[in-house]
Amino acid sequence: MSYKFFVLEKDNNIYRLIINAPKSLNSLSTELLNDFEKIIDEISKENVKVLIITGIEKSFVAGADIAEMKEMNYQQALDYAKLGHRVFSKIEQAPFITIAAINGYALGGGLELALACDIRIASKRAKLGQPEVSLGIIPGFGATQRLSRLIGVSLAKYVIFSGDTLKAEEAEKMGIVVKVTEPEELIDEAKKIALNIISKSFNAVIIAKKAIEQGIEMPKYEALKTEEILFASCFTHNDQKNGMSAFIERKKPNFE
Ligand code: DAK
Repeated sequence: MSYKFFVLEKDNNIYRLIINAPKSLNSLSTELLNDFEKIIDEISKENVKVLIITGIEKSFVAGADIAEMKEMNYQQALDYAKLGHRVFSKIEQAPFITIAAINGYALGGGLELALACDIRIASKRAKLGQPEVSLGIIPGFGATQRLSRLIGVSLAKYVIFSGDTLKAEEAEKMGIVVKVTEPEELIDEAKKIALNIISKSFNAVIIAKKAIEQGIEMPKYEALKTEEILFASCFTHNDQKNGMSAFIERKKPNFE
């Protein structure tokens, strides 16, 4: 299937989704977000294990679409925020691992998209930030919640209140991205991370994702109870027997 704003490349169970709306530096119009949701819905039914999300040229995503937002009233802004939240929550809860390979500008909604992914890496050319307060608004696609959970309230307040643009290395120091690469090595690095993940028990990786995502929303001792149940559930899957037998027999595990 072909999409107006996206190119989807499939390499066995590692997919790469390239956001391709160059006229507005990949800004997140309603039309683009609707397409994004359809793609996530479709590929969630396929045998994808890792989805790498990246942009084009100098932009990952330059934010929500300012031209579209400019004339919005309260109700339209609410609907727009709900659409963004729905799409990004689907990405966050996807039954596969998502890697944001941030090639350039990741501003406003662009950084919020990356925050909804499981792992973020960035090119040395990337520029990240939440500039919404310069436009008279606050982040509306999740940053007030996801950024503060990721890097702590103090740093998140600094990033959001200042509206400053961060270099990739600064974002790495704050813990927003886990790795910074040369621009031409970004996708290879993302694939390397993806290959490493899929060499492990995918059942275990997805259960770990579930434990982290569900647990972060709960009080600690409730979350630890959830971990107990999810941990025990690993013992109902062949990967646990395979992984542990392989360790004892000093062989390579043969995961399902
Ligand atoms: N929206 C719409 N168009 C954009 C855009 C954006 N976010 N970013 C860039 N463009 C368009 C430019 O208008 C220009 O279009 P033309 O003039 O060629 O028609 C084209 O892309 C190229 O941009 P520039 O000429 O500006 O390119 P430069 O290399 O000079 O600068 C830049 C690149 C990324 C530094 C600059 O374009 C820029 O500052 N862009 C805006 C970045 C930004 O402020 N992003 C945050 C957007 S606010 C909410 C929901 C969501 C949100 C908030 C609330 N609710 C519903 C409550 C989220 C908000 C945001 O994300």
